Amino acid sequence: MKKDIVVPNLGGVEGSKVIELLVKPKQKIKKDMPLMTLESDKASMDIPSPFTGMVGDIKIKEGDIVAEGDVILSLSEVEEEKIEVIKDRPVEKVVSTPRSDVYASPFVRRMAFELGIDLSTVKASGSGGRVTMDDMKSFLLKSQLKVVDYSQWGKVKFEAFSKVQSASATHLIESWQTVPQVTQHHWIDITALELKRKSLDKKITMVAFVMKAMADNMLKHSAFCRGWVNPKEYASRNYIHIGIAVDTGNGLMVPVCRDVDQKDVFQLATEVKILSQKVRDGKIKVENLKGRCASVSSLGSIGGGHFTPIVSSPDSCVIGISKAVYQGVYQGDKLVKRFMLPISLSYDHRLIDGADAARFLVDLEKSLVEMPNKIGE
Ligand code: CAO
Repeated sequence: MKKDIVVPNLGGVEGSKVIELLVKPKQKIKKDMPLMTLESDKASMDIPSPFTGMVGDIKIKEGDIVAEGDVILSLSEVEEEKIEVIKDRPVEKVVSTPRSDVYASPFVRRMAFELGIDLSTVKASGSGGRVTMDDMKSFLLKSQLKVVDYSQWGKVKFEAFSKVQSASATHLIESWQTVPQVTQHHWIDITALELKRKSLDKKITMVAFVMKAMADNMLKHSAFCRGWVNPKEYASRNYIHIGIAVDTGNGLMVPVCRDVDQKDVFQLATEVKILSQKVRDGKIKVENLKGRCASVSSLGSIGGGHFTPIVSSPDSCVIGISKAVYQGVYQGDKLVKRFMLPISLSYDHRLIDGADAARFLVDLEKSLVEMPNKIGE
């Protein structure tokens, strides 16, 4: 069974240029695999195959201008049950994305995103500096060659990451490669805050206090509400949603607490408890994992000193909280015993300058030191 595959309705676009052919003759393809990338004035788009089969003659070449109804290629060994009238295929199968700095088809972009590859690091050989599928393949081949052969030093077993771990690895690679970040560390005297905390009827953990102080100071230091857009502009966010890094036992997840500036520490402590329980039970809704401006990551219940949390898009910053310890601190000439909290602030240096970050940390310290007098006000 043979079938001609034609250009579908392009949603009002009349002539589009073929910028990349993504299949070759005799290649076996599956339904919905992209056949080629077209480019119009506004966007580039992938045209997916409506059938599963084997590619026969390809009737077009890169650089051609095509329109609805033009034959792209003939497909042989078309699977019976998949046959449809392709003339009337709906347009929604066309996948399009807006252009950005690196020139590549939506398919190549999606592939790079899913594999956590920064497209600007892939050597481009396409016309006008476009990253093609072949460029991606040779990039992947080269990176595979760099994979360590662990078995040369002893027995190894390969094990799969959990879904959560895989997803966060991809996101962390992307954030690490794209966000230029700096971390500043500080010690904050929480002696009075710890006394107050212990005197309260309701259990409140340090995370809630830090979230409150963070939100108040994000309001004061507006650079911390910025979201990266491009080198010419940023988004000024008029809301303060803070993500909470939660160790689920199956990977790290970051549920989002909304409008933190409008809640008191009691409400925040309750939300931290509910959200962390939900992610651990796998009951969190997708919308509760989105929209954060900044995050907190607390290792305080475990131990260890300062660490450098990674700023993960779309955050402007992340605060790492470590275990508070008693230390000898000079107050004037007197050495006194104080309960000291190690805090680490990592921030996106494109949005926030080092001096702003230092001012933010000094004000955060002031907020936490003054907080015992404000609780219950
Ligand atoms: N210093 C000293 N003790 C601390 C502390 C700190 N900074 N923070 C918490 N503790 C103590 C509390 O006092 C509490 O003890 P009590 O019951 O005696 O009061 C206990 O630890 C509570 O710990 P918790 O983990 O149940 O609660 P939490 O609010 O501190 O943290 C949550 C909640 C969800 C942030 C935490 O459970 C979690 O998952 N942390 C892991 C985050 C992570 O993995 N980050 C990745 C780091 S790399 O980016």
